[in-house]
Amino acid sequence: MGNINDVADLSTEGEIAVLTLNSPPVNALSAPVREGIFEGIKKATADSAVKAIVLICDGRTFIAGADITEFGKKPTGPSLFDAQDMIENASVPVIAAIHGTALGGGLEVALTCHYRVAVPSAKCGLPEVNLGLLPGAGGTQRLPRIVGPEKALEMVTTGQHVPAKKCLEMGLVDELAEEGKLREGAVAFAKKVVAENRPLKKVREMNDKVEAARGKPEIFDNFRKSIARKTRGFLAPEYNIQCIEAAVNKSFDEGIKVERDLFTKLVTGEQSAAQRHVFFAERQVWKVPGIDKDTKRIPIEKVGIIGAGTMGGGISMNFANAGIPVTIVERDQAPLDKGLGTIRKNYENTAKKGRISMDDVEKRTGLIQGSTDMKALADCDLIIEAVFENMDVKQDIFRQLDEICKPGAILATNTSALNIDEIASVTKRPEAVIGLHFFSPANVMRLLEVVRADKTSKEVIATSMDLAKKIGKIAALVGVCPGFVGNRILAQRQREANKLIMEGAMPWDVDRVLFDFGLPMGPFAMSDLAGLDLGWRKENSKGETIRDVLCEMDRRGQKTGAGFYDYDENRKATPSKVVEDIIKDFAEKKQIQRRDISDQEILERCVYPMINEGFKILEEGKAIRASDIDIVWINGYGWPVYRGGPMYYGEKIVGLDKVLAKMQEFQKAHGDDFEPAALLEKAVKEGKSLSELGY
Ligand code: 3H9
Repeated sequence: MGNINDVADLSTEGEIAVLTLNSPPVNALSAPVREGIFEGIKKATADSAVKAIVLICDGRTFIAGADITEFGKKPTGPSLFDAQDMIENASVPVIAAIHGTALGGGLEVALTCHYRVAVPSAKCGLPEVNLGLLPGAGGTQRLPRIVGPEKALEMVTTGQHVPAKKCLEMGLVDELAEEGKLREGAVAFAKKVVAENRPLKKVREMNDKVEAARGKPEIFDNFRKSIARKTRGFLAPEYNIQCIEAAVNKSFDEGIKVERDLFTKLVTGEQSAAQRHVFFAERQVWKVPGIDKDTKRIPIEKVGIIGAGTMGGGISMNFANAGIPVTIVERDQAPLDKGLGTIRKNYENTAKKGRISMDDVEKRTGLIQGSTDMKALADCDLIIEAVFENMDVKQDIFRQLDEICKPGAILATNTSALNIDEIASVTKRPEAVIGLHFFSPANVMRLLEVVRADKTSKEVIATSMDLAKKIGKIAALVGVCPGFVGNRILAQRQREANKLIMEGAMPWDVDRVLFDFGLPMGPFAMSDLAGLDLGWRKENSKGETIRDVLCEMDRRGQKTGAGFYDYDENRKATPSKVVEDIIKDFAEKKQIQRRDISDQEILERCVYPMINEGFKILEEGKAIRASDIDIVWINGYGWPVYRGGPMYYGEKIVGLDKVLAKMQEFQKAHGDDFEPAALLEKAVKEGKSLSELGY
């Protein structure tokens, strides 16, 4: 039957037509793919010899969704609905043959097919929520008709990719085909459908499951409550729920109208634009200019960690989880035993929550060995130093590593503050030295800052990035500077937060504004959680800062029942009168005239200097691109995804001209902490976006 267009091909196997789509990388529903489906099904059904049609994809996956790059552009060719109608109303059964992932619009296409066959490794899902969207091609109306509203609610609000076997149990897939033999399996299934004269099953007409839930609003009330905390601030989860509610309470066609209306609101809104930016940023971040698939990688089969404290232990768990053996070295047996014990306890707790089995606990702890002898690191391919932040101590360790470690091994430091060039300089192999800055708790937090020092080799960088992916992290390559990218930006916010409470705000005002902005918690609640005495020493305290005073009073944070806030036995925080008085007293001593500070000012004073610092980081070449900074802040500090990251927020939501104008205004009023970055001034002056400027 031949080519339909560049991405669709129609062939036959006896009475069965096979429509094959091939649009790399993921067969997204671009205009040619939609046309291929529309014209392909039309042509197949026009042939009276065709008794059924198999819709299948070449390449790594079935259709992975709408083409996200087309959003916001003028659509051309047949719409997705035209293509779906062509399938659903076909005069012969259409069978979707699924491998890889049938996601979003891809699953929605499959749901208009009359039957679905998948290989066991395939997965199905409606992940639109992660792009700030909802399934806008009938998914919210068809899915609950097959799997029931409860399961549908879960799928559309989490975006989970459901394995084929589970899909089979839920009725989402009708039959599993043998792995690697999808085409044969689907054609055989199609023949069976024809031979048995099975009906043209239209999901839109299957009403039993939705009708059964009608008049039970508690299903939705309870569900809303169960996800409220996780989805705070996001629009899409709620809109998804409303669509499933419509599926239950309205006719199919009315439900589709609700879906269309809410989809349009989301797709044209600020949140989805930001979340789509993050989707692409998460993929860009892995791309390092000058490094490609031909860059040599160093095989990492064994990892050494120096330090069995919180950081060292957490880092070790990452590798054990990925099946890579780890040797932890501590100076003395007691802290080593303590560290190993904590790791076991952590795993056991995870097992208690049902997330891993006891078998996994044994397997993973079995991969972690302890030693008090640095020589145990001799055969490691990568060694990560995770001791406390002291240059002399670290340099001493690196001198030893240089002696002990085999040639070609990567020598990494987990420092969050020290100059890695200085650490590298004590070795005879500075090209092997790199920073791997994990965030605490290291076994949980997704972010890894990979810090390239002056002499770090491409191979070491490429290997580190690959390894990060292997252990489930999202890695951003950054350069050496105080605080690297994440903490350098954090320092801006911290400084302003501290100034604001002197000038008139209270810690709980600052925290509330940042919490409402979408951050998990404000700086003062954060300090209380981490412990105010982190890095504080009584003998050095001069009572010069609020923190000094609070620590001296033993108000050291949640652990002592009081810090910036007072805590009850359930660790519930309330603003503290004591702290309020201390702050006022302090301001008076420093002759600071306190004033009313608006929420708006708090937000701008905290956030704009962060954006400005991002510009400085870019102009100094300490991050490759602006979106990498967004990735760092989203994954390391809980910046709300629906605000796209600080750089996106500054550029696309606030506007760079406004950020600059405020920085200039603040500079006049409060001094050079607010000095605008040259690159920010340039962008505004030239009216150019960061991407136009090459960032
Ligand atoms: C939707 O369907 C809306 C409808 O309900 C309503 C319509 C009316 N479009 O992730 P990878 C690119 S919304 C365009 O590295 P993997 C990606 O940018 C959509 N491009 O591969 C990357 O490009 P590059 C709902 C896309 O194997 C390349 O493909 N669907 C799209 O690790 C490889 O991607 C989703 O949300 C797309 N839809 O993972 C699914 N998807 O190489 C989104 C990917 O230039 N996609 N690209 O950097 C995914 O989750 C993963 O890509 C997938 C493959 C699991 C499929």
